[in-house]
Amino acid sequence: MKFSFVDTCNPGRRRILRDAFTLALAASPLASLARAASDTRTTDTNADEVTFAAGPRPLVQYPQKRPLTLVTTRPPHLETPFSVFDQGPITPNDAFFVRYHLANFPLSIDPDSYRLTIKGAVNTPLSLSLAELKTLADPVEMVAVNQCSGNSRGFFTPRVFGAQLGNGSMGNARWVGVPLRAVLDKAGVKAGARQVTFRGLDKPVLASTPEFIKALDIGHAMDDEPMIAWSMNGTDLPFLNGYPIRLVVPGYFGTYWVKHLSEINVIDHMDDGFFMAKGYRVPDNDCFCVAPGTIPAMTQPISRLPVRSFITSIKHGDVLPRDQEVTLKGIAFDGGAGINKVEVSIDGGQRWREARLGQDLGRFSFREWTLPVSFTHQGTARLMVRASNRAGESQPLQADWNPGGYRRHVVETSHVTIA
Ligand SMILES: Nc1nc2c(c(=O)[nH]1)N[C@H]1C(S)=C(S)[C@@H](COP(=O)(O)O)O[C@H]1N2
Ligand SMILES: [Mo]
Repeated sequence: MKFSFVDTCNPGRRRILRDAFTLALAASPLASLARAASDTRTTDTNADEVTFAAGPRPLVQYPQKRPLTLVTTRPPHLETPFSVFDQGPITPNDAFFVRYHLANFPLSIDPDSYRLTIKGAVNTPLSLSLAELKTLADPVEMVAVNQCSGNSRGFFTPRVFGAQLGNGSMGNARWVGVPLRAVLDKAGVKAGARQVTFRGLDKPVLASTPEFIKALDIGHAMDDEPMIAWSMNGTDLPFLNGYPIRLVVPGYFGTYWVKHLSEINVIDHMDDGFFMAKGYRVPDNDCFCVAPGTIPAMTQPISRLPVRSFITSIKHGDVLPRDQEVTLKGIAFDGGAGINKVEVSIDGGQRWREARLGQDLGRFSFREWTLPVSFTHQGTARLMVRASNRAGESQPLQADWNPGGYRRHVVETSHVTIA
């Protein structure tokens, strides 16, 4: 059985190409013509979507996906429309965001001939078929949040380089796979190993572009948390989310969750490739931050997710009734200590009330929360949400800053009108 992104999904592919074409035309005098011709293309006019300086972002349809918010076309970078996060703590596969770095990503994968290579500082290099991988150890199951380091980057002030992302480059799914440790144990890690590197099937278009390789310290790689997953929410991984296997690193930013995982290399030194040594680094201090506009003296690879929380049931600009109960609802998550408290303010941060936490799906999962409130005054109101975790960490009221626009975790504020 082959899975081909092109063959099975021709209409979607055509639509991608058409959208790419439309985008290329957007700045030209032909733009209005292109827009008129593009009948089925939907423009994201939901007020819950952020509009950055470049204007509203279109929704585009890719294979196996519902319409998602376009960030870039080649390679595809698509965000989950924010309203999805109000529909339950698990992000459906067809709504899950997509991010690639390299334009030469696979379009067709044959699971029968797929091999995962384990090499480097091991006693027995391996080349595992998917069937061998799946029977290597008892499968483990975990609900965990995959969040891009640059999620919400578009809100950084001063503005930073990189894709101007809204809040939709995150998702929560139930993953099934084998612990990474099982594979490393089978190969037998040699003494002196320091890191393990991971590579997928996607490749750079130009020889000068660095390959997408990520590394974990050997202790982390062997600690039973990272897993090699083949199932997402009870079914195969969607192609664009890493079919047939991806690394899942619970509590760590998405950059480590290598898709179409094809090669694991145990090394006796620290990986010095671009995506560890240059990209995805944060200031090397307690807040991982620097004064806005300045450059950190020392950096370190980005790692765990900070505490975050969102109100999902309302959006900026909503009009809410006065003297009537409204149940606010949202999500909170962190890097694995587990959320233990969510507080909400409806008066711009003067008074806070504790929300009721929803079902606990595990310490790496989104945790839903609800709080019934009622507004007594007409006019504008600022709604804020702040979560804390079992390690005593919470969220700052002032956004901190770093040059990469990574790990935004400020208390978010929604402006609404009470009528
Ligand atoms: N092979 C491969 N894996 C990758 C990437 C990539 O470019 N290539 N990007 C990483 C980054 S930065 C993120 S945020 C996540 C996104 O996962 P998703 O596309 O399944 O949402 O994939 C990670 N794994
Ligand atoms: Mo990312």
